Amino acid sequence: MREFKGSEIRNIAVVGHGASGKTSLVDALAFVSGSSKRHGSVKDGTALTDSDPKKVERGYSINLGCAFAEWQDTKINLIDTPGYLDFQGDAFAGLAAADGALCVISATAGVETGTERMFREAVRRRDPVLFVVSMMDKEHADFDRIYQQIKMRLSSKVIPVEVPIGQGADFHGVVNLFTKRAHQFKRGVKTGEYQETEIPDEAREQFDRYYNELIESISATDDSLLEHYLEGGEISRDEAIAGMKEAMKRMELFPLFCVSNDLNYGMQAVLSTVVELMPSAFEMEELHAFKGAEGDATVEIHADDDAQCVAHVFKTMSEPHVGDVTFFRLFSGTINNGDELYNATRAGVEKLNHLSVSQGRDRIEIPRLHAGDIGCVAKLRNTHTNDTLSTRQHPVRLPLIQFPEGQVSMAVHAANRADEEKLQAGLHRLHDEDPTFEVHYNTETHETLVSGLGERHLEVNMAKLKRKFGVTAELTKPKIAYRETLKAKAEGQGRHKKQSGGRGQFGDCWVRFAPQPRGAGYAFVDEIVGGSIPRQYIPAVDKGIQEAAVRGILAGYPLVDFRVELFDGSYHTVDSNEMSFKMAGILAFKAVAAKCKPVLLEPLDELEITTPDEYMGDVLGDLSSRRGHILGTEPSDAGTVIRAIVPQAELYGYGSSLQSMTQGRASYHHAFKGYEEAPHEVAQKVIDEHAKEKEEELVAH
Ligand SMILES: Nc1nc2c(ncn2[C@@H]2O[C@H](COP(=O)(O)OP(=O)(O)OP(=O)(O)O)[C@@H](O)[C@H]2O)c(=O)[nH]1
Ligand SMILES: [Mg+2]
Repeated sequence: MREFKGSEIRNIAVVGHGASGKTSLVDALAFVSGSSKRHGSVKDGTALTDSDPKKVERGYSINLGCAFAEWQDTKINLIDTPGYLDFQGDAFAGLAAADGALCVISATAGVETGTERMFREAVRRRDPVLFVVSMMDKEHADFDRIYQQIKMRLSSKVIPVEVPIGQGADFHGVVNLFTKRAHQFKRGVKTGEYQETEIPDEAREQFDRYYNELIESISATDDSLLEHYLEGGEISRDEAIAGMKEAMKRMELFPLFCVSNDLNYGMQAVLSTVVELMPSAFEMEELHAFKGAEGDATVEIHADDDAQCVAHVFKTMSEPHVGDVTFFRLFSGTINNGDELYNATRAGVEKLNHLSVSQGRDRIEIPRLHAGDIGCVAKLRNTHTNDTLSTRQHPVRLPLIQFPEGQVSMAVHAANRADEEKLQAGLHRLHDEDPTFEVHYNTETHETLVSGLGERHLEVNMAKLKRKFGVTAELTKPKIAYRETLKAKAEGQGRHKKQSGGRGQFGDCWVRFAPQPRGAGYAFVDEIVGGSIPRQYIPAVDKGIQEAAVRGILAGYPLVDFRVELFDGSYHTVDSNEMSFKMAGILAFKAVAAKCKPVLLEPLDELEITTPDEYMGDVLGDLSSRRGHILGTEPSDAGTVIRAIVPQAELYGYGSSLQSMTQGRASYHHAFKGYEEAPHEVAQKVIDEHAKEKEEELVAH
């Protein structure tokens, strides 16, 4: 293939709801353009960007895939992204690498949750969006209805630039509103061949309606066009296209197309429009990259072949027989095959052997990649998703892609204890590949927790863990890090005395315990006067009490927020030692803490839930059934934001149930808030469980 400069490149992310036809569209566009030699199909696992046989079983994409279509002397890079909510991280990565988006909507299913999310994300990033209604050949396909839905649910600024000729089984062509010509496809031929004709009668009425709407919409975005139009002047195709391109950049117009991916109908118009209306890689706004390996001093990055190299890794993926493959967008500079680049994030040099572009699973080696293009290489040593590759002379880091936040969290254990180390290493590698899969260690419950965008996301990662690292892991409900505290004051004694041949042990202390405010922690006050306990043994008492406090008094959880006054004691000149006073401290804790009305504290999270208004009632009802305390609600772009405090013990499975309650349209963010006394029934259950466990342990020994 020939070399392409940034002005001849379009970087387009293909986004939308699950099963809307994104992968099929990418395959059809590449095929009709001639860049891909065969028309693949999702159903038999031959689609360009979906060749993983596992995908065929599963029925949905879990990774992004890159392909390209050469059209009108332009290389259109197409980044196919997963639509399924659980794998939306890759859709965010795809958008970050692109300058515009094709938002695919099925002609039968219409606007769905994933459509809404990805459209909003593209607009938030200020990427021009082109809507493509796919599956026009399917029974019940209805172009007008989808148009109205987009208008209602996504944006009033959507505007058809073509209308279908026939729909469903009768779909056989499209009329372009700009050229006023029809493409009538040859029935039964799957190569996308068509005959260009006048507008047929059957599409006339729809054409007239939409044509006026189109010209009015375009005029409305530009004063001089509007004046011209109001004076009754005709707006030429070139004027309309130029006006439209500017309006698209300002998010003021979103053109709408209709296609059949199965039949390859309508691809030419989409390709030509992408070339004409989408910004080239050279039109990107300059980026601000951070200089060096640390700090926040920035430097501007321009799409320029002669500038220093700056490439952003938007995806790393391991592929069978190839190993780790790194996909990157070259934002500035030129890369030659075999060049060495520098990873400032990880302070390592990487050699880019076999520099390639990807056409689905095929890699095409190229001698050189120009600023603005998307490339890939295999077998880098230590470079991961979200890293920046630059040069040793000018190391920079690009701003990180903001990935969606984890919604589901589980504890993870190696099925075989000996695999624990391999498990940890594997989990961290998976996170490097996919930043939406996160790993934490809870120091209080001693559990490793993984979080992701949904249950299926976690399951897919467990399968990868097994395949790539040979570790079988189990996901379980995370333990709750309860704590204990005291509600009353009391005093008492801890006396340790042991006489067993030889030298004995003797330690004796008197202490007062008192509650401290929440979060104040532990305090130890030495009030010994007159040497009833010698100086050197006092820290041992403190140590003993602290050690015992970690194991609690009610249910084995650490006891916190209390104050200890050591006010008296006694000792033995021969038998006393540090060990004996530590034991005395432990005994004092057990005796006194039990008298101070110990209670169980439970951890609480603060939640911020964003939900469409129609689900408000359900979401609030569910929160109250989870012992949630509502702090307030406020309107937002995507509906209503609810803030609430909910005990962690009630949050297991919350992400999944929120998704099913709201058809996947709500999302939430949670953060640890603090501890509060658990209600009596809740505490009693935890205490009983602990007692039962202890009993079982005793029996086992
Ligand atoms: N009849 C018809 N079927 C289509 C068309 N486009 C896609 N399909 C079918 O719809 C199903 C989903 O298509 P995909 O291309 O996998 O959809 P996707 O958007 O990539 O799905 P995810 O990657 O899972 O989000 C497959 O069975 C396709 O064969 C079309 O234009 N016409
Ligand atoms: Mg797909």
